[in-house]
Amino acid sequence: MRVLAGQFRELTQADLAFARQIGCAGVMVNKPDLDSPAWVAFLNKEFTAAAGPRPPTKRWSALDLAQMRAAVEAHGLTLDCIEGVPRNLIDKAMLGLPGADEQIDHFKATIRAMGQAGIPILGYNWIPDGVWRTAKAAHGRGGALITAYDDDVGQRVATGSLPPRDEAAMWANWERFITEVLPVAEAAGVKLSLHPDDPPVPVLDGVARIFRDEAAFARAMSFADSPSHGVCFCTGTFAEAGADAMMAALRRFARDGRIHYVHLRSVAGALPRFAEAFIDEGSVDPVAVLRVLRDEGFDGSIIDDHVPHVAEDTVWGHRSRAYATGYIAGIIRALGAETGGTTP
Ligand SMILES: [Mn+2]
Repeated sequence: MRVLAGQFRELTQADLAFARQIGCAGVMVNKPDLDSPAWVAFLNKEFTAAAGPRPPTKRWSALDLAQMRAAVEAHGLTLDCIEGVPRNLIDKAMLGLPGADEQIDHFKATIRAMGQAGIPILGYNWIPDGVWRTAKAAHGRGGALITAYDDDVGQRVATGSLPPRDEAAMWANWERFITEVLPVAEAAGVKLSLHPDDPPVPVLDGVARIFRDEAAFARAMSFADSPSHGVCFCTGTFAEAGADAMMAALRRFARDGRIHYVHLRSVAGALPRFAEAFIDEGSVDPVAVLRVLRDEGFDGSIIDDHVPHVAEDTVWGHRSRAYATGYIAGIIRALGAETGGTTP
């Protein structure tokens, strides 16, 4: 098992140095918008400015991805995973809107580019309106800022911004998508890793949330039954529906070898109301989680996930992530598993 730093929307040289300094073996990048000024600067793409505005990125190029990987590896880190494309590059496919086929074609090209660049995992989810919280600045331990969700509120505050979709439609859209892209992933040597819907409620904002429990993941793993398709096992999201159910799903998919990597975070409470929590409190027992993974021979990567915002921290959360990452690495070491990040 290796501990990585993750959830980088953009990368900086300082962040990469920081990840290495706290002992991480590698990093994951999360839904990067490669048109943003930060990415243009990081990838040294200014030289294209003279040629005029670039068309908006609809697929990632192998060259951009290879340069991203080289920049990460220059710090002694690996680039293990990109956790999905920006939502506006995949939303029509999720909802079955006109333009879905074009987005799927771009997604296939992105998978091929990932393979050419040697980045092994592409995460994805099937949540067209993203992660929902009904409070984003609740107070956790010591006044740390945490997010929280109350389904009584969540069911009342529909935005009306998305077309209604029921379970059958969302399953049909997903089956069409995975049927198209999985053979491309297999040929490219890229693993597609599915993250659960957060919060895992049946419907929100008029759109069904289909990937919310063990049964749904079992159906998905059976339908797309390939080593190139697996689970981004998010302990926090699964535990939002109950910690016992989370542990049962963990044991099943770890035993089946379907877990590609893990988001390790905790929550306090469970639906209909929960709040995010520090790694050392709440309903998720990180020692029990890591023991299951060790016993089932899991040899993938672990990252922290949404961390509470502590005093004087940055937006990305350097202080809080250093705490969570060190906590996880300590447990792994105590369990006698490898971390891969401790060698100089
Ligand atoms: Mn997660």
